Amino acid sequence: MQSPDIRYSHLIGAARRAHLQPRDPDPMRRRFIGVDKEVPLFGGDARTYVNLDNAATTPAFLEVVESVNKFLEWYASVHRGTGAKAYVSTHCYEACRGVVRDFVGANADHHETIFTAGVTDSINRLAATLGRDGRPLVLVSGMEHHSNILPWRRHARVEWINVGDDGLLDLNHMEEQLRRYSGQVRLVAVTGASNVTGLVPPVHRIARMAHEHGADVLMDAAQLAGHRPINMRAPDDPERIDFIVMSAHKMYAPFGGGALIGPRAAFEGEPAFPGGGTVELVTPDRVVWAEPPGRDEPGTPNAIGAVALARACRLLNEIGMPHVAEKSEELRAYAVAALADIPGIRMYGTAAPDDWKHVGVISFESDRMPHGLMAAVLGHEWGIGVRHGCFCAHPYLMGLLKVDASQAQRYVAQAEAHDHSSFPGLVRISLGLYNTHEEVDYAAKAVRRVLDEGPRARYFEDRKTGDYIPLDGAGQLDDCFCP
Ligand code: ALA
Repeated sequence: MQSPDIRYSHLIGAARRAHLQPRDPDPMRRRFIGVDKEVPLFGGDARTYVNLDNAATTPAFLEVVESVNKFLEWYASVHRGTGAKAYVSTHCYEACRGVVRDFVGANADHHETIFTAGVTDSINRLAATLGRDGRPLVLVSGMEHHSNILPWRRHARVEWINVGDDGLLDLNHMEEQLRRYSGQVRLVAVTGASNVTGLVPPVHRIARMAHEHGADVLMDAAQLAGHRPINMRAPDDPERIDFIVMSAHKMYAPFGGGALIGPRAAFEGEPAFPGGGTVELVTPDRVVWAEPPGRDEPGTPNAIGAVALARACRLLNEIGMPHVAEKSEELRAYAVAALADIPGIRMYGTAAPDDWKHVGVISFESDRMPHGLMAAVLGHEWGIGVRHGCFCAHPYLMGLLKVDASQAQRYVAQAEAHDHSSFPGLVRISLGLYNTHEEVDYAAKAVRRVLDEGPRARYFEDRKTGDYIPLDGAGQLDDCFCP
């Protein structure tokens, strides 16, 4: 079998030769880096890349990169130096905290904003923090991606909130679970927006229900923060959100940053991850912990990540989050309508009650072609980037696809043998602020043609990954972007 590394080598060689050809006058589009990059297609042509994989990661705002570059001239040790640059870096890092806090409507007197490496890191830290004195009971929504499941399994007792056939969280079941465990539930963990269906649950209603039973609420804003306004609300509001986590790389600021925001009191005990910067004093047998948030930021802070995240928050606010949300909804509706026109396409989670919303994420399948092959053909033959598979949300996906227990058991055995061939899954397109109607039209045309005419290249399925790889695309590895 070919090494997976050489499967894109035909792309890499041609991409190096291709040059950037700015073509879109859209002022919004010009604010992002690399969105007009030419990529080679199977067969020798090239075209402007269409990135419809924003739920995985977004391109950078140009202004974020400019801010990072400016800051790099002053970059030095944060909280650990006495030189001018160390002061500037420390001041800037702390100022970023306030920007991020304001972006989600947190309260300076009540909340801590802890910089992290993103949502996965944030939830692991929160789970370890809440779980340090025993295993609390956590209700986890059935719509979550793995980052909002696995940390809870490690540090808490998990009970699920069911999902209906329509992909919506079953709020009646949530109420039942809250009653069944009333007074015992420490936290309800729920997504702000699904990375599979784009569904946005009514989080403030959920928060009210949770608070009536003495539970806090964590909203995972990985997919939400780049699409819709967030407001944690006042600490005494019955519909407040208690904890929020977010990832900068899904907010046009891919520099390794993220945040965990929650009530200061929750972080006042022993830190879950001790290390440099988390202490006031260490003796051979004693330790005096630092005040939050420092006690929860072990090691040298990622000041670059904080600057990038804060700048992205400011830029999104300048554009106006209501406008961002409107655009996200409009483009999503446009894409749903375009895909709905294609015979044999089945989309998931597209309908929702009035108090639910959507962000620009659409997952679909067709009986006429495996999801992995569809994604490969769109990439190699049409220059469109999508994601396929289970999107790191296996329980939700398998529920949507009605994978029964015995089938699931067979997939477990297959996974244990590192064989992902013929795994269930969907194709996902996910939209960003810079995507256009033309790109959606082009993607819909591509999907239709791929289904009608089949692939032009020959592909094989890599059993290890479940990805389809063009048989004729192999080349030499020496032509690589790596520095
Ligand atoms: N959660 C990310 C995605 O949906 C990685 O692609």
